[in-house]
Amino acid sequence: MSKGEVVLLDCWASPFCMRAKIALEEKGVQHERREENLFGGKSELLLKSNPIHQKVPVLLHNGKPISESTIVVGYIDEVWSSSTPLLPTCPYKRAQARFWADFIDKKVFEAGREIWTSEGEAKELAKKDFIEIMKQLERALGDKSFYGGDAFGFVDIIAIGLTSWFVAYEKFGGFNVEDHCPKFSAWMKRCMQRETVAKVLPDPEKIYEFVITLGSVWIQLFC
Ligand code: GS8
Repeated sequence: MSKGEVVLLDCWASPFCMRAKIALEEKGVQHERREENLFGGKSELLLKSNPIHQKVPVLLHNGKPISESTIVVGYIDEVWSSSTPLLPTCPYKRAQARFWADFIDKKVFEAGREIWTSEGEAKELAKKDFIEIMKQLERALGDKSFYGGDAFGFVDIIAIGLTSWFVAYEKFGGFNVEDHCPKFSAWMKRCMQRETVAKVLPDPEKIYEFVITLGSVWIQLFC
């Protein structure tokens, strides 16, 4: 449904941007996607729209910027409210959904990065930490099809983009998420069967190649 102009400042490989794109697809919102060059060539529009963090995604709705992917997904849910809600309507379930979104935000991407940026004993520890986080997420899913129950929703959107980086973590770490978390892996496959997710998520092999490139930038910046 049209509610004016929607522009997304994006980066194809960003799991945070994937959240915004899936939410827009879920709500059937027409939008323009503008790819940002995060390595030294950020647009003036990005710097002006998100001066505090200078990060993507930024959603520009009729020129007004909204930053931070979890906030963006919540905003899309509220503005395009006539489509199926992404967040549960029950206040307690909403609070639970926000708890898990916050847990995912604080844990998964950083734990994954530790795997591909470390070596030796530190890498082994990073793998152990990452698998433990995945197990916690698997326990939160339980026997449900999706995090909110039978329907794909908010927490699924927050989590699924991050999984496009898992092949990279697995290759760098020499392990397999499915061996440790079969139910979580089944959830990943269930989400991928959804058109909105399949359309947005990039090929994990391309992410792996991107992480290899990132690795050299990382080493230049931080070593
Ligand atoms: C994280 C966004 C982010 O890290 C959110 O939107 O949820 N908490 C934020 N964006 C990265 C790209 S993905 O790794 C980014 O824009 N980085 C640019 C920079 O750090 O300069």
